[in-house]
Amino acid sequence: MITLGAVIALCQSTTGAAQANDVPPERLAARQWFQDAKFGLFIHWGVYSLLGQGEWVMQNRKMTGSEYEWLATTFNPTKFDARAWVDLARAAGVKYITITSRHHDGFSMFKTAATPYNIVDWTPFRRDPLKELADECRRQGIKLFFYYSQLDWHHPDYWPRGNTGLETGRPARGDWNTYLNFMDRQLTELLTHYGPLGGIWFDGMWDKPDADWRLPQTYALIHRLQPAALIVPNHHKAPLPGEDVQTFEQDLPGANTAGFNTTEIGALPTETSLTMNGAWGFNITDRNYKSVSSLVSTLVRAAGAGGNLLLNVGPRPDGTIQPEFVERLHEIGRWLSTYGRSIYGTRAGPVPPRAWGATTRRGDTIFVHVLSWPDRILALPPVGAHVRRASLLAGGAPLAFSETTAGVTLTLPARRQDEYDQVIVLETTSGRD
Ligand code: JFZ
Repeated sequence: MITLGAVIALCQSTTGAAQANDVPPERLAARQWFQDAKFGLFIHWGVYSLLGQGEWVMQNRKMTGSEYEWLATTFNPTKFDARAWVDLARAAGVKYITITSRHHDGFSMFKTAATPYNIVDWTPFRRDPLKELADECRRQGIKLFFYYSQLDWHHPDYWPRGNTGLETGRPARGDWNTYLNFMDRQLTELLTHYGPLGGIWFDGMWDKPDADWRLPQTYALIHRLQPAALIVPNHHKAPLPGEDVQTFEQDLPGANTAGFNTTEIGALPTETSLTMNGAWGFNITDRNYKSVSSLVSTLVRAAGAGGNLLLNVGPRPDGTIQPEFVERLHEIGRWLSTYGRSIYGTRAGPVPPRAWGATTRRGDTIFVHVLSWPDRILALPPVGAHVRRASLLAGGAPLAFSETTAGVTLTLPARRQDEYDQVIVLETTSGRD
């Protein structure tokens, strides 16, 4: 018996028919939710935050496992307040949070029975911040995803080694299957102790590209435990079976300026992950913060390519988030409170991303995002439908336009200095009428 909802989900899905057949309706619905959400907050937080040199400090400073274990005994983020974080997320206008449950350092930021090397059993803090965050997210209607590193610089059974974690003093032996079982055990905990999750954001496979990661087994485990949980892999390759989202690290969908990504875009929803300065984990010397204008522009350009933006903060070791991040998130949230309807719930618009901006659409409404254009006249190629009305999103004032077989020409109002994005609403009549 196929429900109407399932039929609609199948029809609306951006995936190809072959994939839609394999993917159950609750996951197709979750993909739709994900595409509607458009904006998430990435949080990199762990023992590494103590040193203020980013989340790769163990590798970069050539720290041994025992040195890092000692460091971990001092982690005590007494000012951590899940409510403050989720309040900030809501003020920023994000719909989901993706937080590091375990990064490459191998330290679990949650209570786990699989190893004592976790925040509850190893540190004076003794609290499980992911549990507190999960409860608060549920209370405030924010979805929670767990980042989970497949690469581990601490676990003895991460063997044979990959390209990193070679100077941690671990003995040159180990059992790969024991390590994979350890990961599956932790993932089982994450998917059973924290309520319904948005999904799991995997990272680190690139450390051992030729290893057997036993992905089909792990992905099946996740989908059995939570059929609506999305699998978001950061392996920088075209999507593999069982995966739900294609990520682009520090790049827009299909771009590869950072040198990490494939330029091949599959049929799945996409997500751009982006740092607010140059670092993921707290970095005390990186003051190279992106402007709000640049961040809004990336959000708009990602949406114009049909994708989401996952914008990162690296909280401080005491559990607070530094003012430079807070201010920017608040300002983006203020922008979204006016312009959100041209972002949330949209899909890529009819005009592919351009140097001047991007287009998004919801149903018969097209949003033209003019990020940077010096002239009062803007010419678009044909938008695939007849334009009935053009107006400014902010304030609703009508705009003059003309339509020919060559496209649509808009007359823009003079631009305000402080405008990040001039958004024009085109109401169109679809081909059907
Ligand atoms: C990864 C992590 O290493 C990084 O710490 C952060 O969590 C980011 C979101 O994801 O970034 C990468 C991914 C791939 C490579 C390097 C860093 N790589 O292929 O060398």
